[in-house]
Amino acid sequence: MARTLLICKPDAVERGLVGEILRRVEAKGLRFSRLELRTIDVATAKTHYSEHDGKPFFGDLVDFITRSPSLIAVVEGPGEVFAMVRSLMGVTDPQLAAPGTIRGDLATMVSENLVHGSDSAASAEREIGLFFPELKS
Ligand code: D4T
Repeated sequence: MARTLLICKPDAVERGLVGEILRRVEAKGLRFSRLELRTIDVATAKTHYSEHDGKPFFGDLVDFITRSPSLIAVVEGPGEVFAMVRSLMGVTDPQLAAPGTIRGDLATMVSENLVHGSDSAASAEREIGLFFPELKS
C-alpha cells in the first residue's frame, strides 16, 4: 500500500466542503490512515512551500494557508496513490480544472483552490514527515 498527503486548505474548512472532498476520495476507493484538523504554523507553511519562496504570491500563500484550520490527511491506496489524488483534485488553477474534479467543480481562484496533494511519491514521504514527524519512514 502506498500513501500520500492531502490537505483540505482553510477555504475548504471555512466553506464547509471537507465532507464533500473526503467523500470523493473515499468513493474512489482510497482510505485515510490519519486525519487532523490543525492550523498550520508559519514555519511549517514556509518549509512546505519553500519551492515558491521569492515568488510574488509567496507572502499571500503563507498568510492564506495559516489563516484558519486545515484538515490534514494521510491517504492510502494501491500503486501511484499520489497521482490518483491529484487527478481527483484537478489542475492548480480552478478556472482551467475539468468539471468532475474537486477544483473544477467547487473553486474559482488559484489563490483559494481548496486542496493540496503531494506531486510525487518522494514528495509524499517528505511532506508526511513534515506534518507528522512520528510517521516518518
Ligand atoms: P498545492 O501545492 O497547493 O497543491 O498546489 P499545486 O501543487 O497544484 O500548485 P503549485 O505548487 O504550483 O502552487 C502552490 C500553491 O500556490 C498557489 N498559487 C500558485 C497562487 O496563489 N498563485 C499562483 O500564481 C500560483 C502558480 C496555489 C497553490
